[in-house]
Amino acid sequence: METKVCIIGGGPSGLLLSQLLHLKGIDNVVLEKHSRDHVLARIRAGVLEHGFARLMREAECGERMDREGEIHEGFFIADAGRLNRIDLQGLSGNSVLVYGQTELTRDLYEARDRMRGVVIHNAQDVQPHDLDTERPYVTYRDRDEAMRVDCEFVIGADGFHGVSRKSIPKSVLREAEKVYPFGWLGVLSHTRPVSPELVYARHPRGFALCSLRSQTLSRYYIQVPLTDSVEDWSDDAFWSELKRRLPEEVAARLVTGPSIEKSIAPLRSFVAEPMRHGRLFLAGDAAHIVPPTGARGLNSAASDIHYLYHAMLAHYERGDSSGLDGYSAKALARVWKAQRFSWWMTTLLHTFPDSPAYDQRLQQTELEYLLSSEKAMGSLAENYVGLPF
Ligand code: RFL
Ligand code: PHB
Repeated sequence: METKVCIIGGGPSGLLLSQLLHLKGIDNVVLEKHSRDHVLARIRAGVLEHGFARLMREAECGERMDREGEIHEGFFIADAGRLNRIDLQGLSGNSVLVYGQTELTRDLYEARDRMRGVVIHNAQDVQPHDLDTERPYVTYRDRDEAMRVDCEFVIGADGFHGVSRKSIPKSVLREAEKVYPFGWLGVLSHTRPVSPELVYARHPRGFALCSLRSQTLSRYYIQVPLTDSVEDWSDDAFWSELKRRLPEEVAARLVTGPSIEKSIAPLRSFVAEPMRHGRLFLAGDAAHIVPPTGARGLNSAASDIHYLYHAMLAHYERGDSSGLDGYSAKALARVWKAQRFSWWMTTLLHTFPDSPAYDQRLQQTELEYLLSSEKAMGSLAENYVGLPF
């Protein structure tokens, strides 16, 4: 098979780029390791910045998102039994959109189907080759058949565990990582959300987050030790631990019900540099991940896709490759700001095991300062709604 751009990974990053390029007549193929059902069963992001929503509209995939997504003009930080509202709209002049990654990915798949885009599922042993030549290619297995895609560019949009980043020589790739000593246990349930706006709760027993997908679908998280597994947490144990970490007035309103999904995600910060090697370009989680606390992960993927899409357009429409040459530096400048913000918010709100008394008092003081200063809250709001790209 021959194409211009071979995209490895059919998650939101890969599908969005595929759709944007196709609309401009740039031929591309997406190779996804798993089935569509598998990809759509993953419960991940819930909060989108408007920059992401703008790209979805540009990709002609924004209709359902605009109809069903909820605009949130603020959220709460709970501490010491009290709720403190962060007025995103008042502080930053902007808001966020609550629309689940699952739905957004579904919309992208449907758009790819409508346009007869080529998305190959269950592509096994995907492997890019000859990335530092003019004619790279990608091989994979379709059941027992060996397949090959010849292309001009390879996009690594295959997430943190993908193959693309690993195909950059170790002598070139620099990796920076921070692993946190806890994870998030997440539960999805068909219940009315406890609060119309998100609640981020700091508590000595550990962090908790009340989020939602709609007014009938709730998403909750609690901080758990890395040694815990999902089997350690019955639904009852989860609900009672969540209640203990929320202010009384919130806990009293909590509607519980059977979980329809339950999973544990370890928290990690990671950046790989550079994001380009020869004709391979990394995008999204393949190049960088953040702990979910600041809701930045998918939103950081959006700016990568925006830069990459415009760089590809300039290359194919005007023969101008400066965007491709500058991609890595430009993307990383914003990525690192999202890293800083996610690390800051994680450090502010979680309980760190064996944290010295000094660090605990500093954390308390940081939060008191934040909630007492319009300027500090303005900085939080500016980052949460998404820095410009
Ligand atoms: P994905 O979604 O991991 O997709 C990569 C795709 O590549 C496939 N793949 C391969 N395909 C072919 N060959 C291979 N060798 C392959 N290896 C892997 C995979 O099957 C997959 O389909 O990466 P992408 O597209 O870059 O998207 C990134 C987002 O998924 C991620 O950043 C967000 O989910 C992070 N995140 C959040 N981000 C936000 O902006 N706002 C949020 O509110 C938010 N909440 C979250 C989150 C992530 C979470 N977890 C579970 C880590 C909440 C949680 C709990
Ligand atoms: C979610 O709804 O899954 C969610 C929301 C906000 C976050 C992280 C996850 O910061």
